Amino acid sequence: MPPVDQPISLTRYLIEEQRAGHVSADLRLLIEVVARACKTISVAVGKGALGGVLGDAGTGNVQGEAQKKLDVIANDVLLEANAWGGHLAGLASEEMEHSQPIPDVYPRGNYLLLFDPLDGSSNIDVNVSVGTIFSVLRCPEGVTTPEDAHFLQAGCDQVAAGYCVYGPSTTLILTVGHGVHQFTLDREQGSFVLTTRSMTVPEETKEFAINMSNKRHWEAPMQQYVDDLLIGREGPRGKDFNMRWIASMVADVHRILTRGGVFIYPWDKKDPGKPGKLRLMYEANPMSLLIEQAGGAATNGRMRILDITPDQLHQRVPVFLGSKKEVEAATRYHLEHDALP
Ligand code: P6P
Repeated sequence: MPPVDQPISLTRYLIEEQRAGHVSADLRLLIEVVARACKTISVAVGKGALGGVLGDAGTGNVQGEAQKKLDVIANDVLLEANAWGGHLAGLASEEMEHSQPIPDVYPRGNYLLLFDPLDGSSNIDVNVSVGTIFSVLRCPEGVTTPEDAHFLQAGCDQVAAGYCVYGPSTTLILTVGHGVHQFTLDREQGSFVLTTRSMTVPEETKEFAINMSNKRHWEAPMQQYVDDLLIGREGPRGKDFNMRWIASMVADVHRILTRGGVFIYPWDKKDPGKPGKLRLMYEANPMSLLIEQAGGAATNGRMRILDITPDQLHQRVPVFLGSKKEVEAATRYHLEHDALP
């Protein structure tokens, strides 16, 4: 181990993980490529109005959402950065209807990369933190030209997951299955430096994150659970709660990884055809792996998110994640409701 005062770069951390047998050389290089792309995105986001990158792109994505200029820029940066490295077989993005195999002109590797290039982009124009979320899966044995179906693997099969928050500082949060670690971008050196090893989520919390304006659309156990939070110490929960909602998943999850809490985006009847707002493959799964690796829990209100077998690339899922005891409490409300005669 280096002397305490010697900073450990992301590169050095990944080399140590490779020596420990936790990552392959290809996975190490893939994560370095994603980190470099996040640095480029951070520069673009940081320019704000001076970079001419605010506002709508005038296009829509497969989700039916208006794309921000930075959504498109971030997506293009990740596509370009990952095309030529030789570590990936294919990639999938919130911004693209279908996955893409790596172009034939480049060598293909053994991994699949999925990402939300700029989560929370509705916050860009009001200068609130946004971020990139990514998930890495193995390309199935013998598959040289991956298609959408090859990406449909359960979240417990992820070999790496992380996000980069573009906030007051730019921080990369990463797991390769051996804890969760935080790397802060040293803008002068242009490198990510290990600033927090082994992040952990406190088991208990007094803070919940949810968009309360949807309350009338939730199912009964969800309404009861939040009512009991709001009653506070006089009610069945026996303690008072505080609320936060940034409406940028990466920022809300980062707060929870840093000090605990529970993040909830439940099913609501606004659009019964959608079982939630957040996407399983490149939002819920990577965030759930990070939270579980940090000692927290993540369910869809009834089962562990990482155990869900996906059937669509862009499928949505209700999300309850964060402090283990609080996620268990919220899930219990749903399971006890389902058990009623
Ligand atoms: P609402 C951002 O659009 C996002 O996908 C997540 O980052 C965030 O947690 C959620 O949607 C916010 O949704 O309905 O509160 O705007």
